[in-house]
Amino acid sequence: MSNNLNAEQIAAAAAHLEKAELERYEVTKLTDDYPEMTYKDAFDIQWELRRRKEEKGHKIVGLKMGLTSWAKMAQMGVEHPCYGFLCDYFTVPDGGEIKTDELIHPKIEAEIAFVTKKTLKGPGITIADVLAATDFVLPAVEIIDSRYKDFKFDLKSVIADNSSSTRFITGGQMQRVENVDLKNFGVVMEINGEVIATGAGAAVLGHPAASVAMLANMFGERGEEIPAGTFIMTGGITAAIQCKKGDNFSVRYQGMGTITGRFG
Ligand code: 0L1
Ligand code: MG
Repeated sequence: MSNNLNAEQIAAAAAHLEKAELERYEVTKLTDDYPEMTYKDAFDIQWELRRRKEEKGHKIVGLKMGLTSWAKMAQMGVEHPCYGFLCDYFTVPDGGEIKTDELIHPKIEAEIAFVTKKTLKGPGITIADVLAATDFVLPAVEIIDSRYKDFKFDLKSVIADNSSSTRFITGGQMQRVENVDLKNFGVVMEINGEVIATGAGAAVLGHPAASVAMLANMFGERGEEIPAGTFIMTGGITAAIQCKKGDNFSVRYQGMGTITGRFG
């Protein structure tokens, strides 16, 4: 993988996307500004965003995979999953309020998260490696919020934008990985008391552990590893559902409890 953008352009692109995030406005997709941008440039912009957060004193509290279902890739017009980082200020307590005014056009996704107990270093990481390296799994709801106008982007642009990461909730009951049928467990999402979306674990690349394996292998391409103790959200089991101020949601995870929240 090689770069077409220089260090100043990468820094400027990261600053541009972070400003849009913090000041809550939409921008056009980054490849409109930098048509020559490569995948390496896109990941470099995301890692520069991460560096900026840490420089400001924020802690990176986890990682996420995105676009991990074939239906979602087709819906968004992209051809491969992507990853992002999770910052300390992205966390919302279970049952808590998401401050809609801090966001642009949020959507929610039901996910399952893994917490690792061993280092995962690609290439060559498999589902079996991931299961052996997992401490426990637990329910999560991700709130995504693309900085791009009308959620319209291509894969390079969304990678640069930290894969639309913005907020997340964990809750319900953690479970040992051997106690969950990760392909078949069901999820029911209700908004304002109405069932809006349902799904099963296999929506995530056929098996949610495959998503963690792909993350480790993508990190491996950059010479990075996933340390033991990392919290990883594996991608949407349900479709991403647009929410607005005043919406209440509840997501039930078979055998793992419920996560609730509201947009205030
Ligand atoms: O977490 C996700 O699956 C979202 C990744 C980025 C794509 C989007 O904003 O829909
Ligand atoms: Mg997601």
